[in-house]
Formats: sequence, C-alpha cells, structure tokens
Amino acid sequence: VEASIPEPQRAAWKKFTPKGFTTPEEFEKECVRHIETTLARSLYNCDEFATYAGTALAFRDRLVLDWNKTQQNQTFADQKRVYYLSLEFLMGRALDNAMLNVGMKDVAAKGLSELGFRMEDIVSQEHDAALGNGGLGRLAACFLDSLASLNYPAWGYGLRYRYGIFKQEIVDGYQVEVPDYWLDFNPWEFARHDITVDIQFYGHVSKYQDDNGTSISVWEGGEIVQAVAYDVPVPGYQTENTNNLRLWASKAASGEFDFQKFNSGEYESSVADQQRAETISAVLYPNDNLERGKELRLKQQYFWCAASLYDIVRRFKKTKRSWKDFPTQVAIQLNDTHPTLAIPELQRILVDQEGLDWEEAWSIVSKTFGYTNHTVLPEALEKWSVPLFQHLLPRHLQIIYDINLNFLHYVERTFPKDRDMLSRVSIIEESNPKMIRMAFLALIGSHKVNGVAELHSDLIKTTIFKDFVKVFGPDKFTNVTNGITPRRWLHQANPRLSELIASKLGGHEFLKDLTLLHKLENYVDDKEFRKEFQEIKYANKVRLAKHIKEANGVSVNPSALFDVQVKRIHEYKRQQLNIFGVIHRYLAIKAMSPEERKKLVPRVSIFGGKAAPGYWMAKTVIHLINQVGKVVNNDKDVGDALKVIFLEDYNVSKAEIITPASDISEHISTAGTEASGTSNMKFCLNGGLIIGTCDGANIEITREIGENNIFLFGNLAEDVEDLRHSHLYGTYTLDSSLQAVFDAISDGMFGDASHFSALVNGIVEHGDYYLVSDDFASYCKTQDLIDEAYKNQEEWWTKCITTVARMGFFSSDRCIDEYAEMIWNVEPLPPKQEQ
Ligand code: NBG
Repeated sequence: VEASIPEPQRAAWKKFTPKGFTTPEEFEKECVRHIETTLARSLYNCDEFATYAGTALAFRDRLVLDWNKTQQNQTFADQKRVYYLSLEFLMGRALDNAMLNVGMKDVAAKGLSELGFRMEDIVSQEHDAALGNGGLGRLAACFLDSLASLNYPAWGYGLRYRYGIFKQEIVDGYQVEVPDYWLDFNPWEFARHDITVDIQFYGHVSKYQDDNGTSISVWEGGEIVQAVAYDVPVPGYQTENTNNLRLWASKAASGEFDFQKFNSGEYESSVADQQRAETISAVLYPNDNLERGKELRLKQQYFWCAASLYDIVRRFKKTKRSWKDFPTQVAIQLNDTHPTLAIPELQRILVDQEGLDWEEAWSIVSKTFGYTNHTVLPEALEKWSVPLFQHLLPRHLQIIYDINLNFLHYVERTFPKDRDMLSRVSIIEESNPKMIRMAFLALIGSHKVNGVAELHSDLIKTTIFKDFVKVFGPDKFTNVTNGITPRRWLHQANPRLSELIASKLGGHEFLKDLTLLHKLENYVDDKEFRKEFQEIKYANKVRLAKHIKEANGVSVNPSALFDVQVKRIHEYKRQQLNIFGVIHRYLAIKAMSPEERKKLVPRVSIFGGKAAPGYWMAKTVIHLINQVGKVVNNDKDVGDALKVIFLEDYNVSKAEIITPASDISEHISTAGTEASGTSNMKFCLNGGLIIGTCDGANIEITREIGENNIFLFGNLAEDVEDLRHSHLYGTYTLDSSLQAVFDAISDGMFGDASHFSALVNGIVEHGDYYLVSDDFASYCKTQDLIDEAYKNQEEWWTKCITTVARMGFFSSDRCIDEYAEMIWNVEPLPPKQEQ
C-alpha cells in the first residue's frame, strides 16, 4: 500500500498527528475549542446542546484516530473480513457508549463539571439514531459492538435513512406518527463524497457475442442513481479496534442532471428529478415482522446491496488476488432476507462484468454468503412480484431464473419420484402474479442458514424450510441463539449494578467475558450485597417513576411491583393478553373490601411500543391500554393497588431507563411465534424476573437460570396448530374470566365499546388465532403466583440475584464468536501495538 505523503515529509506529518486527550483539562480544551470554532458559539450562548456537541466532537476526534489505525491495520493484515448487511441498525445514542468503550467517561465528567455542566444532562441531549424497527435492528447494533470489542475485522453496511423510525405521540389515547428527522446535527458520521457508486435501475437486457463467440448479457438503459458513503465509527470496548459502519445515501447521479430540461426553462422539474433520486434512502419502512411489496422498498434493497457489493469487490480487487480466493477473504452475512439481492448481484458482477463462467461464479457466490432467518410468521416472509422485478431489475430476474433452473434440475435428479417437490421448493411461486420467494433464494445462495434461538432453529427445519433439509441435508442449518451487549445493557444502562458486580468480581472483566457473572452466586446470601442490590433496583425504579410523572403526569409508588411489557405492538406478542389480564385484576380489586385491597401487592403495569402506522389492530391495543389507564388511574377505590401506564415513544434510550427498573417483564408471545426475543435477556441481566411462554429464547433462559427463577405459562408450540384447528372446526368455549373482561369492555367501562370490537371479535368470532383465550387462565394464575412470590421478599431477591449470575450465555460476544467459528471462518485481528 502506497502512502500519499513521501518519506522525507513524513516526519513533519507524524510530529503533528493528534494524540487525543487523556486528562480533564485536555478534554475541556478540546470541548471548548469545538464549541467556539466548529460550532461558532461562545461563553455567552453555550447551552446544554452546544456542550453535548462539543463533547461529542471531542470524542469523535479520539474515535477517528483509532478508526484510522484500525482500517490501516486491517488493510495491511489482509485477513478475511466479515460484512454484515442489514437494512436496520438501531444504534440509539452514541456518546455515552463511546465514552465508556474508550474508558474516558470519568475524565469527561470531571471536565464537564468544571465547565459547569452535569454529565447526565449532556448525554440526554443526543437524538437517538433510530434506523430500525425493533429486535432485528437492535441485534445488528449489538453485533457491531461485539465485533468491534472482539477485534474482528468487520464492516456493517446499511442505508442512511433521512427519517428513522417515526416518533410516537399519544393524543387522546391514540398513536400519532411524527417524522423523525434526526440529521440536523449528527457528529458521528463522515460523509465520504469521494466514495460513490452509480446504481442502475430499469432498462433492458441485450445479448451480444464476444470475440470467442460466447454470448454475453448486457444490462442497458434505464436510470442511474448515485450512492454516497457515510461512515460511522464503531468503537470496541477497551480496545483501540474501531470498526466501520458504512451507510449509503442516494443522490441524483452527477451526469443525470437534465440540462435539456434546464435549458428549456424546466428548472423546477429537473430539480424534482434530483429529489426523486434522494427519496430512495429517505425513509425507513416502519414495519416490524411484516412485509409489503412496495416498489420503493425493492429499490432501497437493490440500491444498498449493489453499492455494498461494489465496495466489497473493489476492496477485494485491490489485493490482486484471484477470484477463487474471494470466499476465503470475504464473508457476507445476510440479516434476514432484505439483502438477498446481493446474491444475484454478485453472480452478475462475476459473470457479466468479470467474465467468469456461470459454474465458477456460482461456486464463489454460494460459499460467500450466510443467511440468518428471523421469523417463521408467514406475513413477514418476503416475496416480490415477478412483473415488478422484471421492470426494475430485468437482468437480475434472468439470473434468478437461471439459479432456480439449475437448482430444480438438481432436485429433480435427486428426488425423481417426488413431483410436487419441485413446486414446493421453487424460488418462483406459481401464483398470479408469480412471486419470487426471497427466503428460498437466500437459502439456496448461502452456505449456512441459521435461526436465532434453539426452538426457532428447529422450527424452520420442520416448517418453512422442511423440504430444503431433504435437499441439502441438515448440516446446512444451524442455530446461533441471540445475545445482547453487556456494555450498553448493563454497564451503561445500570452503572450502579455494574459497579457493584465489579466490586465483588474484582474488576470489570465480566463486561468482556460475561460468563464470569457466575461468581456472583457466592454472594446470593451475602447480606451487604443483597441490600445494595435491592437499593439499586429501588433507585432505578425511582428514576423511572420520575420519568413517568414527567411524561404521563401519574404518580406511581416505587415500592409497587413494576410489571413491564415494552416492545413493538403486535398481535403475536400479545399485549392484548396483558391488558385483558390488567382488566381482570381491576375487576377483582373493585369486588374487594377496602381491607382486602390493603393486603394486595401494589402493581404498576407499564406498556410501551410502537404500532406500524397501517396496523389497525395494534393501534387498537394501544388505545385500549390508554383507556384502561384513564379509568384505573383515576379510580379512588383502587389507589396504589394498580396503575396502568403507556409510555410514549419507546426507543433505545428509553429502554435504558426502563429495563433496569423492572421487577417483572412480559414475554408472552403465542408459543412458536417469537423467533428469539432479546429484551427478555436485557431484563434478566438487570435483575428483573420474567413471565413468559415457552417460546424463543425464553426456553434457553429457563435452562440457564433454572425453572424456579422464571414464571412460565401457557400452551406449547407443538399444540398450537391443533388448538387453532379446534377453534375453527371443533367446539369452542371462551375462558369465563376472559368473558367477564369482554363484558366490562362491551358495557362501556373503558369508553365506546365499538372501538374495541375488532379486538374482541378476533377472539370470540374469528378463531382466536393467537390463543389468547386458551392461555388466559394460566396467565392469570401465574400473575397471582408472582404476587405471592413478591410477598416473600427474601426468596424474591434470591431469584433476582441468581438470575443475573446465570446470564453469562446471553452476551452477544458469545454469538459473534459462534458466527465467526461456525459460519464465517474469520479470526480476530488485535490492534497493532505502537512502536
Ligand atoms: C425478529 C424476531 C425477534 C428476534 C429478532 C432478532 C424480525 C423479522 N424478527 O424474536 O421477531 O429477537 O428478530 O433476531 O424482525
């Protein structure tokens, strides 16, 4: 690699290479310099936001130095790299994380206080980077943290949406969506105006003969949009290693500005074309576990895959290696089917542009990719209509047809007797219009397919990919149970607990090796430790109570049992089961004498989560929760015994306040529907217990922490299908307590009953697909058990502490090591020591 500064001048350069601050004074100097010069503010107009900006820029400078070194180190080492392709990266705030990972938070806090500011106020000025919907995007963010912390040479590739997930406002109990324009000030990205890729859409395919008489396909015409790279440094914890997240933004291609129009006076319309190009990366689609076949979404996917692959291939070609080395140098992980187009795109690059023959190219492609499946819900499985595809990506459609043809030939040879097999496994669904099944393409084009929790990985092999297990054998399929980064979800969100643990374990090593937590079991009976543990939980509840007071105007008692369900609102996640349970509890309280009420364990039911804007049923659930809250919270008979809170605009930074404050959290999806869930892990790691179904990662959490420390209820996945069938064709009786809840709703106890009829009828009349009635009695009984358990405080805290001690398995570091070994075959590359 050639340096741009010639040898004789390098000494001068090196003399001035910035070093980064190490003391509070040096930090202050950097911070003030940025506020005065970069931001053009002064002593007289420096508010908390400006101070946040100065602090962020000071830290950014530090990150950039590490980041440059890391990139250089990776280039020189020329090891295999991992590329994580995800349409969503739900990063949240960056400053606190950067300070903790770099290990300079105390230094900065001291500096800030000398400048007259409190760290907490400064950190909370930052706007969340919310480029994701829920678990899938947050998992990608945790993975980036682990990849960097474990020194893997890895890049994330995504889209730089101008609008992230919408901001949720609650108006009169209804969700209202407000655009999230988050780029006003974003110090964490670097626009690389020199790194651009032209991306083609539409047009047609022509066939030509080359000099040897072989026919070549050329994709011609159509329009070009430019992709511009924006880079975001991702610092590892206690390592200089700082990886890159590259996000692409769309722009009109420079040559495309229509001068014809411009000269003929149609200035406005030529600018409009420009804007049209920019809409590709304008907005994140706000659906979680739901796919809608919108053309713009397909455009986003191709735009991002093509730009990322161009970049990856360009980097590979610089090494002058031969193509057969590609899969030994490059591992590409597909986060769900959203980046599946990368498969035909790489095939196209190799065949149409690099002149490899089909077989050779396909052998490279199918060794390069790994595919992670995140759902078995049919409504979430991506399909694209063939006519739409034909129009937007004509060459890719041909390639997909050829991939499919080769594959079906193979299947036919292998299973000559099973004629139905061909239509079952075909990438093309013979519907009207024909559809492309993206999950099948992803599977066929990858060398490994994984699910995200044991149950889920088993389910994909017996349901959606059943036939493919026969075709490829079981070894193509594997499991990597999800995890979470303990840096953000313990150290950052719950600093006091992190310090308490560190004081017992002799340092913060557990943040790098979470299995060390098991040593906490030695302190389960330690009086001092128990007391501090409880005090920390209480303080976290006080903090959340304060937030609730400010946000909702409701006073809640921090000594009450905090019962939390925060996640996207979805029928399969069953917030409706929870709120029906709350109503059941309310009716019971109303029927009690004042003496009886005094004996109850006071409870605060806390909900939070966004509904997709077009998801009517989910919005109805939000409305019902708010209506119930209005009634219950103002009922003098109830007092502290029950409060119902809906927290507006649940996001990563709110999760950091809510998670450490819960006593019980709810993970109550219909068995077999939640692929993993990751918030279940976050709550447990913060010393909260969970109530849950035998679904997703709940099962493995139970195995790790022990059955006595979790409240499980409900039907099992294996019984779901029969139950559904019996609802539709057998005799169906509604659970009697649930009937009482529905009676209260239809009596108008929570306002106009007609608002909630769809929700109730889904259960009473339309087959209760999510088994709310089947699980209701066991849910309520388990909630009663929780009250009983909470009364025995000694036992309760033993459960909480034991749970924390046994969460070591659920670190995303463990996941990343598993992916690295089983799927990517990559090695860490520790940062080079300074000479
Ligand atoms: C979600 C699942 C969750 C899982 C996350 C991360 C999709 C398609 N799937 O259960 O619903 O925890 O992925 O794997 O968003």
